[in-house]
This record gives sequence, structure tokens and C-alpha cells, in this order.
Amino acid sequence: MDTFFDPRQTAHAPRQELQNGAFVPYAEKPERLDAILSVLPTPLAPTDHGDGPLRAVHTSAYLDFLQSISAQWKAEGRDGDALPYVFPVNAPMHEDFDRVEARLGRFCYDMGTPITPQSWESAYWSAQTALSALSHLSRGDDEHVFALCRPPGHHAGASYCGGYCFLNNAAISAQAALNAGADRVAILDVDYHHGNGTQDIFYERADVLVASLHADPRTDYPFYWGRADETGKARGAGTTLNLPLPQGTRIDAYMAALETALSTIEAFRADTLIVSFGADTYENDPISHFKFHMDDYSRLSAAISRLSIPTLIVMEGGYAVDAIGGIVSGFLDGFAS
Ligand code: OKP
Ligand code: ZN
Repeated sequence: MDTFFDPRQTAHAPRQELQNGAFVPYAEKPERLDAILSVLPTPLAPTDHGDGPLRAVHTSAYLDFLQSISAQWKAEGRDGDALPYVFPVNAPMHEDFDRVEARLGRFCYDMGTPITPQSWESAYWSAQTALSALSHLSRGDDEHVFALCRPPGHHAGASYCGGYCFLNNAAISAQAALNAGADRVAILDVDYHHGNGTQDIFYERADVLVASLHADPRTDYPFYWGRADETGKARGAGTTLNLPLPQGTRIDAYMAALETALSTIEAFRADTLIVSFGADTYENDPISHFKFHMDDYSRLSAAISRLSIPTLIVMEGGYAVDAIGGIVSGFLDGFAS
């Protein structure tokens, strides 16, 4: 399977993140990419699809924010990476704020996603990596392609960043596939965390099915999204499927839930499948609590591959740097079998 990747994706490297009132080292570090690249054949370079596909998903005020906030932070004399501290909970929802604090609180939903001078460039090329992999898929040579995205995307909404995510690579690709002529796209999210941004972007849409297996938000980040009773709204009623699972979940219970997601995707008759793949279901992931073993990942992908839908695999999370290479290559190998 071909992999797409651009070295500019490594430039974004926040020093630390705020968690439970203390700064800790940033888990979503560039070394994740080095570890994955070291086990894969040389990747293909993305081509620049421009900002049109980004604008089809994200608001212009938010894209302007991502491109300018780090310089504004510096211009106002702040040190280190840009981080919000006040949030507009239950406040009127405007996008036209000028103050650096107001912009950060409006467009970030957590304090765990610092913005550096390089964040925009890395997020931009992460999205271009996904778009280029999608173009490769639509040329029809292969039924599967891997976009080695970083930063990840599934927590980013139309106008917010959070959970290490800035641009929603899976959502941008899904919208691009529709714009290129697909009638229906399914997104299957198998990261440990619920992909709240992806769900939010397509919540009222009938042409995109979002199916997600994740740790129960009653115990895990992102806490406010991902319960089973969130099933979509308006024309999108019934096109969101959440399968929350308890901490400690192992592959057998996971595969049972996966069958539910796969039959829902099959019934939806998607033209294209986008898999948001997180390696953070692994037993030794430093921030997660499922119990997957290294050789479980090819089982997972073999089951997904039985759908026989052209599939774009988009990298999301996974923080056990010493294991992530084996996890990703195991997952990709299962598609071939
Ligand atoms: C992103 B993805 C860890 C605190 C948790 C948020 C987790 C975001 C996960 N220091 N911070 O879905 O893997
Ligand atoms: Zn995750």
C-alpha cells in the first residue's frame, strides 16, 4: 500500500501541554512520525491542492486564526506557545474577536493543544497529505492508501482546534470526495478517543456516515461528545453511529462492536471509506486505556477490508512511540491479506 507524507508535518512541536493544572511533555510529538516512517517503504510526496478543500470544511475566520495567532501572540509580547485560558461557554457565538485571548478561547476548545509558529504549516501539509492520498485512490490503481497525517485531525471542528488537532484531515477528504463526484462517504473512526470534530462537521449531513468506536466519554477525553444516543440531526438523523466502550476493552469485545459499525457502513452503500486510524488502542499507550496487542491490528484491518470499498486510511493518534511502527505496519498489512 502506498503512503503519503510531507516532511513539513514534523515542524509543529509544542514543548508542553496543560493537563489537570500542570504542564506535561507534549504527547503528540514528531518522533511518532519517525517511528512510523522507519518501518514503511519510502513515502510519496503530496501535491498542493490549495486551500479550497480546507475552506469547504472550515470557516475562513478559523483558517485566518490558525495562520495568524502565533505571530499575534509574539507581537503582544507573550513567550512560548500560544494557549487559551478563557472560553466562551454559554456566551454569544461571534467569530470577529481581535484580542489574542479572545481569539484563542473562541477557536480552541481545550488547553492541551498549544499553537507554535510552525503549526499552520504542519497542519496544512497534513491535510495535503490526506488530499493527495485521496486523489491517488480515485485514480483507481489501488483499493487502499495510507495518509500519514500529523498533526491528527478528528477533534478539529469547522471552527475549532483541540485534542492535538487543527485541520480535520478525514473530514476535508470526505468533502473532497463528494465534490469529486462521490454520492456517499463513510468515515470509520477507530482511534481510542471519540472524533468529536468529525461528528460535529457532518452531524446534520445525510451524505456522510460517521461511525466511531471509542472509549466511553463518561470516563475519557473528549468527555462532552460520543455517547450512543448521539445519532445525527435533521437530514443527518441516523448517519452518526457511536459505539462507546469501557476502559480495559480487548480485541474480542472490540470486534463485536466493529461488526455493528461495518454492517451499518455496508447498508449505507458508501462509494468511499475513510478510516480515522489511531494506534492509541494499544495496551501500553501512555494516555489511553484499551488493551490491544500488537497482533490484533491486522485482524481489525482484515475485517474492514472485507467491505471491499476503496479506502483512505488517515493517521490520527497513538503515543507509544516505541510500538507505533509495529502497530501501523500490522494494521496496513491486514488490508492486503
Ligand atoms: C488525540 B487523539 C494527555 C491529555 C489528553 C487530549 C488527548 C487527545 C487525543 N496529556 N489530551 O484522539 O489521539
Ligand atoms: Zn486518540
